[in-house]
Amino acid sequence: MDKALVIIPTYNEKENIEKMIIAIFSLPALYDILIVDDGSPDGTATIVKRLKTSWPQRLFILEREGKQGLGTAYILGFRWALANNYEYAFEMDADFSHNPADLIKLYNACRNGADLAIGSRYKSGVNVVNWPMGRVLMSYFASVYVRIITGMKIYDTTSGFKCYRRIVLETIEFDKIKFKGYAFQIEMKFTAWKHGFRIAEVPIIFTDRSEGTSKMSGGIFNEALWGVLRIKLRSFFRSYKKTSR
Ligand SMILES: Nc1nc2c(ncn2[C@@H]2O[C@H](COP(=O)(O)OP(=O)(O)OP(=O)(O)O)[C@@H](O)[C@H]2O)c(=O)[nH]1
Ligand SMILES: [Mg+2]
Repeated sequence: MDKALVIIPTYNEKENIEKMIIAIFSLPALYDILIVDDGSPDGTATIVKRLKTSWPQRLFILEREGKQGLGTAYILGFRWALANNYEYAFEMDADFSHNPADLIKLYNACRNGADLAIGSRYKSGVNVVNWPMGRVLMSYFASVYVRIITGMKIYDTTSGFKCYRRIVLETIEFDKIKFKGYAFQIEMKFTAWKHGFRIAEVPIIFTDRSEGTSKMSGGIFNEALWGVLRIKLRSFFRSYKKTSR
């Protein structure tokens, strides 16, 4: 049986993390969990380490000092997944915006031929619950904007709920991934797409967090707005250099 790992970056998720770990371990499929905690002042890591005594072979934690952003937390997790022989690695939030039951849909999409499966809010209409209308519109049009600029045929370009096959993570050069917030999610999809990997979008329902506090900031949003132009230009110049050699 191929091993699968759910990677969850956390920063101050004490209200959610225990429930989330138990929900994933209650699924009728065997997924291991790796938490990447950035020294959460609320003690999230202590909760994880206590739970680890119940699942010593299936629950893992990497701790960093101070909040260093989602992108680098995931890259650390991806490297760990590769070093520990996982065939599948998921990205998932701790705050129940992503329904743990949907992990199975993403997993099946990868087992049925996709190299990267994306949990998509916008594949069939707009499936977002409890977000204020302004945020829904911003996120939806951000996705349209990214689709137009990059040319990727993906509806939910900023989604952070995904399943990667190992080959995708082995191929992407992590040192070249520059962004940390929403733009990190776009950059990872864009890089996988440029390499010609098969991408499947699986419709999911996204629910706003009901516990804990948001880490979304204007800075992260601006990074995505300008970052996507930089991602596209960089890729353009890289292929230009190749063809003019
Ligand atoms: N390790 C680590 N995790 C982070 C960091 N920033 C956010 N996270 C985690 O990444 C996931 C997504 O962050 P959220 O705060 O839910 O961001 P969001 O979904 O854009 O915004 P809200 O749902 O409104 O809070 C959550 O599990 C966070 O705890 C960080 O700097 N380091
Ligand atoms: Mg969230």
